[in-house]
Amino acid sequence: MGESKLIVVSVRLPVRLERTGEAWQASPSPGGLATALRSVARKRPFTWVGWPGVSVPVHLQDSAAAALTDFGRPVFLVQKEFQGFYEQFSNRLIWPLFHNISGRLKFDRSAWYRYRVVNERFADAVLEVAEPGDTVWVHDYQLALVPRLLRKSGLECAIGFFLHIPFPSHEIYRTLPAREEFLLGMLGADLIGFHTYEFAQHFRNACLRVLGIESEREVIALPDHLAHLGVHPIGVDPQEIHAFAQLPEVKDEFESLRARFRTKKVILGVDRLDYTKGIPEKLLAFEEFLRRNPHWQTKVVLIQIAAPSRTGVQEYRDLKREVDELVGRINGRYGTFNHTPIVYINQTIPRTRLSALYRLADVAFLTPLRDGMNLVAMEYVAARTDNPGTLILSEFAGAASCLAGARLVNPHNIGLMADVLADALHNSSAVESEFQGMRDFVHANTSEAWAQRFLKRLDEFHDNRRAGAKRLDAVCINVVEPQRRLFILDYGGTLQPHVPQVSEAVPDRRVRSVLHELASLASVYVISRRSAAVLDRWLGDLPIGLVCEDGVAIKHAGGDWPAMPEIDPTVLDTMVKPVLEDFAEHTPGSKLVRGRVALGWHYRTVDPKLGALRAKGLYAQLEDTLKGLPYAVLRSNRAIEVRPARLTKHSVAERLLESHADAELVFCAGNDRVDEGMFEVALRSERDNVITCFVGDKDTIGQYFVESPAELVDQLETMVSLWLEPPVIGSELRGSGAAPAAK
Ligand code: GDG
Repeated sequence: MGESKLIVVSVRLPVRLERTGEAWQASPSPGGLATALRSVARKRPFTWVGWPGVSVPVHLQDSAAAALTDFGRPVFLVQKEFQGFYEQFSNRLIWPLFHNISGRLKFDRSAWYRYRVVNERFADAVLEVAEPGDTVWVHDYQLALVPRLLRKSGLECAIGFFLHIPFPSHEIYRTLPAREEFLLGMLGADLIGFHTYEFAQHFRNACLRVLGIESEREVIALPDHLAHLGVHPIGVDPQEIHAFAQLPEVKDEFESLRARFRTKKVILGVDRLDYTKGIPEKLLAFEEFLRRNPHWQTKVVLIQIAAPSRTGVQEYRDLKREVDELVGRINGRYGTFNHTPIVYINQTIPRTRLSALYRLADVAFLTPLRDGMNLVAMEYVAARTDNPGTLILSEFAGAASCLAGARLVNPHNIGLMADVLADALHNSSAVESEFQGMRDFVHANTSEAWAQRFLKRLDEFHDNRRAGAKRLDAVCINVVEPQRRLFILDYGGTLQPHVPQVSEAVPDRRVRSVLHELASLASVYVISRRSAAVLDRWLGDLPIGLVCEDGVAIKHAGGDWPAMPEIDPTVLDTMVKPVLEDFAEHTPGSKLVRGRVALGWHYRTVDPKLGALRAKGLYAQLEDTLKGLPYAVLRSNRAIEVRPARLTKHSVAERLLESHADAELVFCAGNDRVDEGMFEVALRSERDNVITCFVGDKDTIGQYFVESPAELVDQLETMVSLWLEPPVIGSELRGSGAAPAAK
C-alpha cells in the first residue's frame, strides 16, 4: 500500500476553468487555503475535491474533468443545484446567521434539500478517491454535512472539518430550522477546528442545547467516535508577503503612491464588499471623525478597497448601493477641489497594489461586524516589516483574539471609532513593542503552520481513537447461529420515539408486528416506565414478557402480573425528599416526581447548562447520603431518580439473565443512561453472544448503536427475516429456521 494521502474538500477547487468551444483550459487560481496547504501537499500524496467554479454541461464534463486532472476531482453542479445549495442555503442563510445577522434569515425547504443533495455529491466524490488510512479534511459551512456522510459510509479515514466563519451563540444558532442535522453533520469529524475558543465554546453549547449532548472540555462523545474541538487560528504567509513587497513593480507602485499621498495620512480598508465587513459603519465613523476634527479634513485620506462579492445576491446589491451613496455623500461634504477624502475602489485590485498599500498605510481600519478571522489584519501586520503602523480592528473579528497590539473597537459604536481614529492619527508613531508582538504571532502562526498543526492533531486523535460503538447491522453480526435467544428491550425512546403525551406513546403497527414475530423466535421482554395497566392495554395481547414502571414488576409471557411490591417510604421521605426539594427550589423549571416506588427530580424544562450542573451536584450528594443503603441513584435523560435497588432495570436484567441461563444470545436495547445499567449486566454475564445496542446520538457503553427507534425496528425486522430464511447449505449465513424453545 502506498503512502496515505490527504484529501482536501472545499466548495471551490483552486482553479480557473475556461472554455474555448468544446475544449477546456484549467489554470491555477490559488487562494489562502491552497497557499496554506502547499507545504503539506509537497510532503504527501494530495488530492483536492471541489467545484471548478463554472457550470459545465453534462456532455462536456468528461473533457472538463480531464483538463482538471492535475487540480483534483471536480464536483460538477448544475445551475439549480448551485443556486439552492450555494447562493440560497449557504450564502443567504448560513452566512448571515453565523455572522449574527439573523434578520436576513431565509429558510427555503427546497434550498435545504439542494444543500443536502450537493453535500451527498461531495461525499460521494470523496468516497471515489479515498482509500483506508487516508486523511480527509473538509472545509467550511457549505459542506457541513460531509463529515457525517463520510462516517456513515464506513470510510476508514481520519476526518477533519474546519469552520472558517464564526459559530454563533446558541441563541442565534437555535433559530436555524435544520439545526440538528447541521450540527450532527459537523460532528461526523474526528476533529472540528475553529479560529477562536469562543466559537468552539458556542459549538459545544449548541451540542448541549440542541442535541442534549453534555460534554467534557473539548470533546463531544458520540456513540461511535469522539469529535474533538480544536482552536486553530488560521494565519498568512509572511515570508511570501515580504518577498512580494521586494518585487520591483511593487516598489515602483509604492513610490508612486507615496508621492501621490505625501502630504497626507493614509487610512486603509480592504474588504470583500460584504455586509458582515462593516463598511458602512466604517464610513460613518470616518465621516464623524472629519466632522469632529476639522483640521484633519484635508490631511487624511481613507482608501477603501471593496472587492465585489456575491453580486448575484440581492443583499449584496443593496449594500453596494448603500456604500456608493455614503461615499458620495462624504466626498461631497468634505471634499475640496484638490482633495477627495475617500478613495473608493469597488474592484479587486492586483496584489502588487495591495502590497504597496499595506506598506503605505499609516492606519489599517478593519471594522467587521463579525468575522471568522480577518486575514487582511494579519497581512497588514506581516507587510509592515520596516515600520509599524496602527491596526484598528473590530473586537468581533477572530483576529482580535490573536493580535494583542491592535486597537480594538466596537464597530456599532460610531462615535468611539471616530475617537480611536483621531487618537491613532494624533499619536501616529505606533508603539514598536506592541507591533512586534503582533509580528511575532503572525510569524509563528503562519498558514502553513496552521495546516500542519491541524493535520497533526487530527492524525493523533484518529490514531488514539477508542473502540466506540459500531452501527448495528443485523446482517453482519452473528445472530443466526444461537438457537436460544433473550431480548430485553426498553420501550420509550427505544422501540417507539419519545412523545410528550402518554396517549400518543401507543406502539405503532410495525413495533407490534416485529415484537410478535420476534416472540416466536426468542424470549422477549419489553421494559417501560408505564404502569402494568397501560402496558397490558398496549402490548398485553402479544406473547411477550412485560416489565412495568422501569423495573417494579415482571409479567412473563402468558402469565400474570405478580402482586405489586409495597415499599416502606421512610428513606425516600426523610432522606431523599428534603434534598430533592432543596434542589427543586433553587433550580427554576425542575420538579419532584413521585412514583409508586421512586422519587425523582426532573429537569427537562430547566436550562440545559444549569440542569447538567445541578444534576451532577445532586447525584453526588444523593450517592453520599444513601451510601450503604439498598437504594439506587439513577441518572437518566434529564432526571435523577432514587428507588430501591431491587426494583431497577438493572436488577430486572439480572433476574431475566438468571431465569434464562440457557440463552445463547442476549440482545439488549435502550436509549438512556439507566438502560446502560442493563447493558452492564448483559456484558458481565459472559454469554457467548451479547449484543447491547444504544438508540441515539450520545456516548454509550453499548457495543452497537442505531440513530432512531425506527432504525432499531428495521434491524429487528432484518433479524427476524434472517432467522426465518430457509437454511442455505454452504452459505455463511446459515438460517436456523424457526426454532423457538427457551427461545
Ligand atoms: C473567510 C472568513 C477568514 C481582498 N480584497 C482584495 C484581495 N483580498 C484578499 C485579502 C485576504 C482575503 O482576500 C480576504 O480574507 P478575509 O479573511 O478578510 O475574509 P473572507 O474572504 O471573508 O474569508 C474570514 C477566512 O475565511 C480564512 O479562514 O479569515 O473570517 O470570512 O487575503 O488580501 N486580494 C486582492 N485584491 C483585492 O482587491 N489581490
